[in-house]
Amino acid sequence: MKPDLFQAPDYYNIDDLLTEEHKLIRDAAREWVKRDVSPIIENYAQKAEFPKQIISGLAEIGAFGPYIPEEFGGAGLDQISYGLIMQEIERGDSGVRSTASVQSSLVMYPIFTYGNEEQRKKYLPKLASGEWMGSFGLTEPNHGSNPGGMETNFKDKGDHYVLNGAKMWISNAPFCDVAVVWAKNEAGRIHGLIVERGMEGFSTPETHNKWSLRASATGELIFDNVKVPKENLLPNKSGLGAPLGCLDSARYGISWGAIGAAMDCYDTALRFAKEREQFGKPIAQFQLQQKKLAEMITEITKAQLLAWRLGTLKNEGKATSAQISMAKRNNVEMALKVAREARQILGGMGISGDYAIMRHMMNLESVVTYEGTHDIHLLITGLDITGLNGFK
Ligand code: TGC
Ligand code: FAD
Repeated sequence: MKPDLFQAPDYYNIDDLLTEEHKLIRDAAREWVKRDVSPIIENYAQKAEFPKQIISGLAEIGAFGPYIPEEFGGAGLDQISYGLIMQEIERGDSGVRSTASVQSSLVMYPIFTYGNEEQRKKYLPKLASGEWMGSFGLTEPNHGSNPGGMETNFKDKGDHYVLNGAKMWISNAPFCDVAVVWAKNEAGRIHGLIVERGMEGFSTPETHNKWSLRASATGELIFDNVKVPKENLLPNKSGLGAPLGCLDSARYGISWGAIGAAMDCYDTALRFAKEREQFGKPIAQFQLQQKKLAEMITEITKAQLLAWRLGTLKNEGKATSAQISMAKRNNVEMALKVAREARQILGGMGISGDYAIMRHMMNLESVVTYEGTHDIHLLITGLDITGLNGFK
């Protein structure tokens, strides 16, 4: 892979909207990605392996629980800081951002928000430091967009629960120490349970043959009569709204993360177009290439403004789930389009692992599907503006 020469575009002076603290946090994450992620990530993507050695670095830049209070090991930051960290990590690779998103928003968030004090004290500091890694089990073989239909279930056996079922497409599953698992009780009510590696009957086989998110480990969570202690049930919220509340936080992070992937593709394509000559001129001088580059920076800038505004609403506790859906959907689609156009600007070099573009493009094919597909987020907006449910 070529040296990382990334220079972040900021066409509308978004930096002026950030505090000094935001910029320090963003720059620390940016430097870390340049130093510890960019030089190795292509090789790990080619090998289809998650680079476990970066876990401590992710913890150091505050990527595990950025907005979780410091007393539980989190960084105690605001939502804009969280977004900026996700942007920088995904600038490096969506799979690395996935690992951080799952740890923060899908594991630490539910334990912090729906857990009791003992659960917070037991799990959060170790998750924040990366000593323990987590996964989040919602999707099942027969229930993806419609998680309310889940079949995974647990039964009350007096002093413990017995959990049965299977989850698939689970990020971090192959190496997770703990899993936040969503399952129905005998009454059909959805609850969150914390399942720990080593519990008898719990296994996490890896999913192979992925063309996307190859540097992220994906797997199944299989529960075969797993005895789960009663103290591992998250007591403070039940129903489908509980896992969906976690998704709000992760989807928000993705709306920033996608900007990072798009920025990297744009920056690479712009530099390449100015250096590559055909017909005696830099290809950046041809109007067709300028159209691509001009449209890319326009769309990146619009996405930055959307994410920043959403972050300010989130800081004020006013962001709605539907607003988050709109930003996730728009910004991921934007990043995919930017990646596809950037790939073309590089011509044949666009498919080479010497540049990050094709890896970003393939990664984004997962990002546009997970955390709610592109279609599902459109239907959420449709329902919000019409009051009519287009899902069912
Ligand atoms: P519906 O009847 O609409 O809602 C059920 C209950 O949930 C509440 N609710 C929400 N609460 C918080 N946040 C949200 N975003 C919420 N959306 C809905 C709702 O108010 C209701 O509460 P209550 O108290 O009335 O019961 O549910 P539905 O069954 O009709 O489904 C709606 C739908 C389709 C929008 C939803 O199920 C959905 O979002 N589907 C997409 C599934 C999804 O996103 N899965 C993601 C799995 S995790 C993942 O992909 C991680 S990838 C991580 C990585 O690697 O980065
Ligand atoms: P389906 O729900 O079967 O959808 C198939 C198609 O039908 C889609 O195009 C969809 O938009 C469309 N569709 C579905 N319903 C409707 C409707 N009502 N109207 C119109 N169109 C519809 N899940 C987790 O729980 N935890 C994880 O950590 C996790 N990580 C993932 C990592 C990767 C790499 C991937 C690829 C997925 C991951 N997922 C995870 C699962 C992900 O959230 C699901 O793949 C996603 O929610 C879609 O579910 P599905 O794949 O079953 O597709």
